[in-house]
Amino acid sequence: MVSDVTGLHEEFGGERLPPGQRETERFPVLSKSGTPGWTPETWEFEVWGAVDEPFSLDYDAFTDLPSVTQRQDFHCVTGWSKFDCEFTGVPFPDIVERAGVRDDAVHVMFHALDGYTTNLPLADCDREEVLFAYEFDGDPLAEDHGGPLRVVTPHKYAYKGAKWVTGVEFLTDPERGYWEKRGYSNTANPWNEERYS
Ligand SMILES: Nc1nc2c(c(=O)[nH]1)N[C@H]1C(S)=C(S)[C@@H](COP(=O)(O)O)O[C@H]1N2
Ligand SMILES: [Mo]
Repeated sequence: MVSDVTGLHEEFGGERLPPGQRETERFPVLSKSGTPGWTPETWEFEVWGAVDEPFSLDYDAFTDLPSVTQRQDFHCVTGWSKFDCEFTGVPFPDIVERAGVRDDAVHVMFHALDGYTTNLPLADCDREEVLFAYEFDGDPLAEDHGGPLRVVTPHKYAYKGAKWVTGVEFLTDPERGYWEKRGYSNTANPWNEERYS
Protein backbone atom coordinates (compact mmCIF):
# COMPACT_ATOMS: atom_id res chain seq x y z
CA MET A 1 0.00 0.00 0.00
CA VAL A 2 1.25 3.45 -0.91
CA SER A 3 0.38 6.36 1.33
CA ASP A 4 0.19 9.70 -0.37
CA VAL A 5 1.86 12.40 1.71
CA THR A 6 2.07 14.99 -1.08
CA GLY A 7 -0.42 17.13 0.87
CA LEU A 8 2.34 17.92 3.38
CA HIS A 9 2.64 21.48 2.05
CA GLU A 10 -0.74 22.29 3.62
CA GLU A 11 0.77 21.92 7.07
CA PHE A 12 3.28 24.61 6.09
CA GLY A 13 0.64 26.91 4.63
CA GLY A 14 2.06 26.75 1.11
CA GLU A 15 1.33 25.60 -2.43
CA ARG A 16 2.44 22.16 -3.53
CA LEU A 17 5.25 23.80 -5.53
CA PRO A 18 7.19 25.92 -3.01
CA PRO A 19 8.06 29.52 -3.96
CA GLY A 20 10.97 29.91 -6.36
CA GLN A 21 10.92 26.22 -7.37
CA ARG A 22 10.21 24.73 -10.81
CA GLU A 23 8.92 21.24 -11.38
CA THR A 24 11.08 18.71 -13.18
CA GLU A 25 10.27 15.23 -14.44
CA ARG A 26 13.91 14.23 -14.25
CA PHE A 27 15.65 13.20 -11.09
CA PRO A 28 18.96 15.10 -11.13
CA VAL A 29 21.87 13.83 -9.05
CA LEU A 30 23.50 16.24 -6.59
CA SER A 31 26.48 15.01 -4.62
CA LYS A 32 29.32 16.94 -3.04
CA SER A 33 31.98 14.46 -4.17
CA GLY A 34 30.76 11.58 -6.29
CA THR A 35 29.22 8.25 -5.40
CA PRO A 36 31.01 6.26 -2.68
CA GLY A 37 31.37 2.50 -2.99
CA TRP A 38 29.95 0.03 -0.51
CA THR A 39 29.84 -3.72 -0.01
CA PRO A 40 26.92 -5.64 1.48
CA GLU A 41 29.39 -7.67 3.60
CA THR A 42 30.71 -4.67 5.51
CA TRP A 43 27.86 -2.14 5.29
CA GLU A 44 26.33 -1.26 8.64
CA PHE A 45 23.69 1.15 9.87
CA GLU A 46 24.51 2.50 13.32
CA VAL A 47 22.56 4.47 15.90
CA TRP A 48 24.34 6.04 18.86
CA GLY A 49 24.55 9.06 21.17
CA ALA A 50 21.83 10.08 23.62
CA VAL A 51 20.03 6.73 23.47
CA ASP A 52 19.50 3.89 25.95
CA GLU A 53 19.94 1.15 23.33
CA PRO A 54 22.55 1.94 20.70
CA PHE A 55 22.33 -0.58 17.87
CA SER A 56 23.68 -1.51 14.49
CA LEU A 57 22.11 -3.51 11.68
CA ASP A 58 23.50 -5.00 8.51
CA TYR A 59 21.71 -4.46 5.20
CA ASP A 60 19.53 -7.58 5.42
CA ALA A 61 18.52 -6.82 9.00
CA PHE A 62 17.69 -3.24 8.10
CA THR A 63 15.51 -4.17 5.15
CA ASP A 64 13.76 -6.79 7.34
CA LEU A 65 12.40 -4.00 9.57
CA PRO A 66 8.75 -3.14 8.97
CA SER A 67 8.62 -0.68 6.09
CA VAL A 68 6.22 1.75 4.47
CA THR A 69 5.86 3.12 0.95
CA GLN A 70 5.00 6.80 0.57
CA ARG A 71 4.38 9.08 -2.38
CA GLN A 72 6.30 12.26 -1.61
CA ASP A 73 7.58 15.41 -3.25
CA PHE A 74 11.29 16.25 -3.34
CA HIS A 75 12.56 19.84 -3.23
CA CYS A 76 16.18 20.70 -4.03
CA VAL A 77 17.53 23.98 -2.72
CA THR A 78 19.03 24.70 -6.16
CA GLY A 79 15.48 25.23 -7.48
CA TRP A 80 13.98 22.02 -8.80
CA SER A 81 11.18 19.95 -7.33
CA LYS A 82 10.20 16.43 -8.31
CA PHE A 83 6.65 15.39 -7.50
CA ASP A 84 5.33 11.91 -6.72
CA CYS A 85 8.48 10.06 -5.74
CA GLU A 86 7.63 6.67 -4.27
CA PHE A 87 10.05 5.83 -1.50
CA THR A 88 10.01 2.62 0.53
CA GLY A 89 11.78 2.53 3.85
CA VAL A 90 11.65 2.78 7.61
CA PRO A 91 10.08 5.85 9.26
CA PHE A 92 12.32 7.88 11.56
CA PRO A 93 10.04 7.39 14.62
CA ASP A 94 10.57 3.61 14.39
CA ILE A 95 14.32 4.16 14.80
CA VAL A 96 13.71 6.52 17.72
CA GLU A 97 11.62 3.88 19.43
CA ARG A 98 14.08 1.06 18.82
CA ALA A 99 17.01 3.12 20.12
CA GLY A 100 15.22 4.29 23.25
CA VAL A 101 16.12 7.90 22.60
CA ARG A 102 16.70 9.68 25.90
CA ASP A 103 14.74 12.69 27.13
CA ASP A 104 17.83 14.91 26.91
CA ALA A 105 18.23 14.28 23.16
CA VAL A 106 17.21 17.42 21.28
CA HIS A 107 19.09 17.18 18.00
CA VAL A 108 20.11 14.66 15.36
CA MET A 109 23.18 14.33 13.12
CA PHE A 110 23.06 12.03 10.10
CA HIS A 111 26.38 10.54 8.92
CA ALA A 112 27.10 9.17 5.46
CA LEU A 113 29.66 7.10 3.57
CA ASP A 114 31.05 10.08 1.65
CA GLY A 115 31.76 12.06 4.83
CA TYR A 116 28.58 14.11 4.40
CA THR A 117 26.65 15.11 7.50
CA THR A 118 23.38 16.96 8.00
CA ASN A 119 21.49 17.97 11.11
CA LEU A 120 17.94 18.58 12.27
CA PRO A 121 16.25 19.26 15.60
CA LEU A 122 14.78 15.99 16.87
CA ALA A 123 11.28 17.47 16.85
CA ASP A 124 11.71 18.36 13.16
CA CYS A 125 12.73 14.92 12.02
CA ASP A 126 10.71 12.71 14.36
CA ARG A 127 7.86 12.43 11.88
CA GLU A 128 6.43 9.67 9.72
CA GLU A 129 7.41 11.31 6.41
CA VAL A 130 11.11 11.21 7.26
CA LEU A 131 12.17 7.86 5.86
CA PHE A 132 15.31 5.78 5.74
CA ALA A 133 14.60 4.78 2.16
CA TYR A 134 16.06 1.85 0.24
CA GLU A 135 13.64 1.67 -2.69
CA PHE A 136 12.57 4.29 -5.20
CA ASP A 137 9.54 3.64 -7.43
CA GLY A 138 9.68 -0.04 -6.48
CA ASP A 139 13.32 -0.65 -7.38
CA PRO A 140 16.38 -0.71 -5.12
CA LEU A 141 17.57 2.85 -4.69
CA ALA A 142 20.14 3.72 -7.38
CA GLU A 143 23.65 4.23 -6.03
CA ASP A 144 23.95 7.81 -7.28
CA HIS A 145 20.69 8.66 -5.46
CA GLY A 146 22.09 7.30 -2.21
CA GLY A 147 21.78 3.53 -2.45
CA PRO A 148 21.77 1.36 -0.50
CA LEU A 149 20.11 3.68 2.03
CA ARG A 150 19.27 7.37 2.19
CA VAL A 151 17.15 9.72 4.23
CA VAL A 152 14.31 11.69 2.64
CA THR A 153 12.88 14.85 4.20
CA PRO A 154 9.92 16.02 2.09
CA HIS A 155 9.17 18.89 4.50
CA LYS A 156 12.70 20.31 4.04
CA TYR A 157 15.07 21.03 1.17
CA ALA A 158 16.63 17.77 0.13
CA TYR A 159 20.11 18.46 1.52
CA LYS A 160 18.59 17.55 4.89
CA GLY A 161 18.28 13.99 3.57
CA ALA A 162 21.65 12.21 3.70
CA LYS A 163 22.35 9.84 0.84
CA TRP A 164 24.44 6.73 1.69
CA VAL A 165 23.42 7.15 5.32
CA THR A 166 25.21 4.81 7.71
CA GLY A 167 24.72 6.50 11.02
CA VAL A 168 22.34 8.50 13.14
CA GLU A 169 23.69 10.31 16.18
CA PHE A 170 21.37 11.72 18.82
CA LEU A 171 22.75 14.88 20.40
CA THR A 172 22.04 16.84 23.57
CA ASP A 173 23.10 20.11 21.87
CA PRO A 174 22.60 21.34 18.30
CA GLU A 175 25.47 20.95 15.83
CA ARG A 176 25.75 21.81 12.13
CA GLY A 177 26.34 19.43 9.25
CA TYR A 178 28.29 19.79 6.01
CA TRP A 179 26.14 22.35 4.14
CA GLU A 180 24.81 23.96 7.29
CA LYS A 181 28.42 25.00 8.06
CA ARG A 182 28.88 26.29 4.52
CA GLY A 183 26.02 28.74 4.13
CA TYR A 184 22.90 26.74 3.48
CA SER A 185 20.04 27.34 5.88
CA ASN A 186 20.02 25.39 9.12
CA THR A 187 16.21 25.24 9.03
CA ALA A 188 15.57 24.66 5.28
CA ASN A 189 11.79 25.13 5.12
CA PRO A 190 10.97 25.28 1.36
CA TRP A 191 7.65 27.13 1.83
CA ASN A 192 9.49 29.89 3.62
CA GLU A 193 12.38 29.83 1.13
CA GLU A 194 14.91 29.21 3.85
CA ARG A 195 17.78 28.52 1.43
CA TYR A 196 20.77 30.34 2.91
CA SER A 197 21.88 31.35 6.36
N1 LIG B 1 25.77 11.77 1.58
C1 LIG B 1 25.31 12.81 0.87
N2 LIG B 1 24.00 13.10 0.94
C2 LIG B 1 23.49 14.13 0.24
C3 LIG B 1 24.33 14.93 -0.57
C4 LIG B 1 25.70 14.59 -0.63
O1 LIG B 1 26.52 15.24 -1.32
N3 LIG B 1 26.15 13.52 0.08
N4 LIG B 1 23.77 16.00 -1.27
C5 LIG B 1 22.51 16.53 -0.76
C6 LIG B 1 21.87 17.46 -1.67
S1 LIG B 1 22.52 19.03 -1.74
C7 LIG B 1 20.71 17.14 -2.34
S2 LIG B 1 19.85 18.28 -3.24
C8 LIG B 1 20.21 15.75 -2.36
C9 LIG B 1 20.21 15.28 -3.79
O2 LIG B 1 19.71 13.98 -3.90
P1 LIG B 1 19.72 13.32 -5.34
O3 LIG B 1 21.14 13.28 -5.83
O4 LIG B 1 19.13 11.97 -5.16
O5 LIG B 1 18.88 14.19 -6.23
O6 LIG B 1 21.00 14.86 -1.58
C10 LIG B 1 21.53 15.43 -0.39
N5 LIG B 1 22.16 14.39 0.36
MO1 LIG C 1 20.94 20.30 -2.89
